[in-house]
Amino acid sequence: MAETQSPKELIDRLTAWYQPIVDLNTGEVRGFEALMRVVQPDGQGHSAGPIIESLEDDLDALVAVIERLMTCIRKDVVPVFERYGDFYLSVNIPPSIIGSGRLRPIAESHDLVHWGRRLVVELTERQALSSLGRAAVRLAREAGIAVAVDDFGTGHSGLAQIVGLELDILKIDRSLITPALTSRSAARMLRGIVGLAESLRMRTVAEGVETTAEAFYLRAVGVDYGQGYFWSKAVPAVEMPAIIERGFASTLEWPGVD
Ligand code: G
Ligand code: MN
Repeated sequence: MAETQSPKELIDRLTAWYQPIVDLNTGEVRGFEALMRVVQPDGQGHSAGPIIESLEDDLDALVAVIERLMTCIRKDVVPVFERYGDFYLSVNIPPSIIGSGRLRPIAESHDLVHWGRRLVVELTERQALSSLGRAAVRLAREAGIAVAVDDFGTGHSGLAQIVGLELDILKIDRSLITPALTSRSAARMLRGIVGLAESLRMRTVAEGVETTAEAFYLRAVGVDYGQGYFWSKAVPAVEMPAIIERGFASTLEWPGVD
C-alpha cells in the first residue's frame, strides 16, 4: 500500500547538505551552496527536489521548508562562520517567499540577519526576470543579503534584461560550459558572458564542473569560482571544517612532469 505523507511529515525528513564553491585560482573554498536532501537509512542523501516541487503551490508549506533550511543553517553553518572568516553560504529561495516579505522575518527569527553579507540568495535566471523576481532581488538586497542568478544560460531570456538588475553573482550553467571546450562559437559566448559579468562587477561561478579539463579551461577564461563533482558533491555539515582546512589547491596544479 502506498503511504501518503502530509506536507509536515515530508518537510520533517529534509536536511541541508553543503556543496563547496572553489576559487579557481587558489583552490581555496570561498563558499558553500546549501542543498536540501532526504537522508536515507543507508546514509545516502537523495535530492529533495521532488518533495519541494510537490509543495510549489502551497506557500505555507514552502515557508515551512525555508524555516527548516534556516534552522539547519543556524545549527550547522553559524558555528563554521564563527570559526572561519572568509566564505559565504548560498541558499535557493523561491521568489514567492522573498516577494511576500517572509524572508526577513524568518532570517530574523533564526538570528541570521547579522550574517547578511555572508548569505547569498540564489534565484534562477527565469525567476530573477519575472516581476516577482525583480521585487525579490530588491527586497533581498535591502535586507543586506547578496543575490546570485542561478542556472544562467538555461532561461533563454537574453542578456539585456540581466544587465538591468543589481546582482552580485552570476552562476554559469553547465550547459554553457561543456560545449565551450570543443566549439569555438560556444567558447566565444562563454568569454563574452565572463566579460559582461566582469564589467557589471559580478562574480562568476561555473556550475557542474566535472573534469580537470573544464576546471583549467574555466580558470584560463577568467571565471572566478567553480562548483561541481570535480571537487565535491554536497556533504553533511560535519564535513565542512575539514573541507575548508584542506581546500582544493592540489586539484588546480598542473600535473607534475619529471
Ligand atoms: O541549479 P542548482 O545550483 O540549484 O543545482 C544544484 C544541483 O546540481 C544539485 O542537485 C546538485 O546535486 C547538482 N550538481 C552539483 N554538482 C554537479 C555536477 O558537477 N554535475 C552535475 N551534472 N550536477 C551537479
Ligand atoms: Mn542553486
